[in-house]
Formats: sequence, C-alpha cells, structure tokens
Amino acid sequence: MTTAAVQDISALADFGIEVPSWAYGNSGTRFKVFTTPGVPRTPFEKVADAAEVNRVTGAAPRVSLHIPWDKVDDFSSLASFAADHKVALGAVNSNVFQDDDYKLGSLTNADKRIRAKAVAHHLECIDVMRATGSKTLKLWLPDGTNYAGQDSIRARQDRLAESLQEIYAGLDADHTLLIEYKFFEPFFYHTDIPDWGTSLLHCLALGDQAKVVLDTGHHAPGTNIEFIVAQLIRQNKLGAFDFNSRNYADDDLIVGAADPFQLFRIMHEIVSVGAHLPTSGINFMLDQCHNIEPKIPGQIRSIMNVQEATAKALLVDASALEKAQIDGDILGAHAVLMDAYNTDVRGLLADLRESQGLDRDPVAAFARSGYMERVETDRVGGQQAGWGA
Ligand code: LRH
Ligand code: MN
Ligand code: MN
Repeated sequence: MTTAAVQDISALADFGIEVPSWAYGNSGTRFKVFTTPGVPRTPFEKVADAAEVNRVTGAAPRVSLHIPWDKVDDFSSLASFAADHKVALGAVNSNVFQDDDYKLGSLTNADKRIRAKAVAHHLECIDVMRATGSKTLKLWLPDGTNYAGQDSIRARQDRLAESLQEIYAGLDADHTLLIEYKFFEPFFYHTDIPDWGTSLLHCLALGDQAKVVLDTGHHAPGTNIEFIVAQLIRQNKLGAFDFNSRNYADDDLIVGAADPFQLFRIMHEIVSVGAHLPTSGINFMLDQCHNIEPKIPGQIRSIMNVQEATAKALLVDASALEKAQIDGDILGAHAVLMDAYNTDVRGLLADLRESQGLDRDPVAAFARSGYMERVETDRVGGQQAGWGA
C-alpha cells in the first residue's frame, strides 16, 4: 500500500490545464446539434465561461483559441478581457478544414495557390499570437485522400514539408509549433499526418521549435498511448496533449470518462519523469465538445478527472516500483501501480483546494454561484462551437 510519506500531491497546486474555447459553444454530431440556453455568442463570452472554470478549480489558467471560430476585430482587447477575468489566452489553433478550396488538401494541395493560401492562414494565426501574447501555434492537418491512387502519397509529403517550412520560418524565436496527428477523418483512405511518427519526422526536420501534440482520441482502438508519451518525452518532443475520451472514434467526450485507467497510465509516464512540473513546458490541454451535457460543469468535471489521475500518479511509490521491476517481480510491480490507482484521492484534492482558498467541491461552487442562471437570462441566440459554423 502507499504510505503517508508518499501521499504528497502538492505538486498539483501548480498544475494548470488549458481549456478550449469551443467547449463552451453548442456542438453536436452530423445528426443533430442540440442547443443549450446561455451558450456564448462571442469569443468574449467563451472566455468569460472559461474563467468560471478557472475560478472554481484554480487549475484552468488559459483558454485555447480556434481561428476563424474565435475571430475578433481586436485580439489585444480579447487578451485584456481575459486578463481582467484572471485567465490568459493560450494556444492558437489554425483551421484548414472548412473551406471549399481545401477539398483536395490544404498544405499538401497540388495547387500552389491553395497551398499558399493555407500557409498564409497560419501566418495570420502567428499574428494573432503576437496580439494575444500566446506562444503556441497548433496545427491539425485534416488533409488526406479517400481512394487508393487518388493522389501521390509521396508528393503530398514533399509539399507538406515545404509548406511547414514556410510556416516555421514565420515563427518568432519564443514561439512553438505544435503538430497534431489523427489516424483517420475527414478522409478515409490515407491521412497525411496520421500518426506520431509522421508528426515527429516533420518536427525533427523543422527544428527545436516544433513539437508533437498528442490528442488522446486520435488513435486506433487498443493503441498503447502511454508508450507514445514515453517515447516522445525521451526525445523532448512532446509539446502538448489534447485530452478527451473515446469509445469508438474521435468522440471528444470528457477526459477520463471512457477509460480513467488509461488516463492514469498516461499521467504515470508524465509524473515518473517530472513532466507534470511547469518547467517541462508540456501544455496539458483539453479538446472536448459537450454535445448534450452542460458545458461549464463538463469542463469542471474534465479538470477534476485530470487532477484525480495525476494525484493517483503522484501516489505511486516510485522506489517500491523500481525495486519490484529490477527484481523481476511482475505482480509486485503491477500491485504498486494498482495500489496508487485504487486510492480514493478525492479527499486529498479537496484538502488541497481548501489550502488554496478554493471551495472543496468545484461543481457545487459553480452551481451555487448563480452564473448559469444569469447568462441564461442575458444571452439569447448562442453560436455553435464551430463545427460547420
Ligand atoms: C481534430 C481536432 C483538432 C481540431 C479540434 C477541433 O479532430 O482534434 O485538434 O483543432 O479537433
Ligand atoms: Mn485535437
Ligand atoms: Mn479531434
């Protein structure tokens, strides 16, 4: 069993999780978008909702933007609005998946004009970063094909490498380019950045400022995600997470809902090398949509799930684990991990929150605040999270 000596989860006090602006708007599937009273009508209102999540959890200090979903006339005023609400603007996500021009590809398109347009969009996102003070550009490439022979896989990689170089050249010295991968969708034969290997190869070709972002929902069933985490950390190439849960495909459900044990295993790899500390530079982000559940409480639950998995990982008795591993004690080693996983950390986390001047129960604190009732009255005609908007 874990001992009192290792029941120290105080590192969580400095562990911040970035929330996505698009989690607060209406979203849905291709079958139906259910509307929710009180959803934000503007990027400012999304930031205000995100600030509520930070207010009650004390653990959501930044909000990611998605361009053009969050386009405003003056990004520096959005950044000051965020600061007034005690949060900062985080990663800027580009979007090359909703323009007819990109039907056959964006950064990989055979047409030079379309490639240039996709590169220019990323340079525009870098300008947004300069206005918001954000240091991270995040790129998910939807490009791919539906049929064998539709286009040359090799030529597309060459075009991609060239386009990425143009984007990379536009970064400031303190900027990071995060390259995300996803094994399928929106195309179903091949994807141009389907896996961490492809993402890593492009990052290595670009340089130190390029890193991989791992979206937990973007793998084939059965993939050992914690192995990928360990590999990328070894190369100092794990830039960020997009946390969510999947049962089937890219479900974007609340992180830790479908498989809390997987989240714990991931956080164990992180914690075992100290990568949960702010000095690691890894950005722990959520990438979720709340189609039917209330959105702000959905984000609060997500933050708490990551905190619980991380707390359990912090409780792993590292020296007992190492000893059992070296001794070849298979079941002993497994038991050390399971003891930590099976610990109920909710009380420890509530104590930590209290010591930070927060409510022990963020869900109840939000419900009591009256914020939801207020915005339901004030906001009429909310906007979609962005899919299709
Ligand atoms: C793609 C993705 C990517 C997008 C986000 C909205 O599936 O994970 O990160 O930017 O969803
Ligand atoms: Mn993602
Ligand atoms: Mn996704």
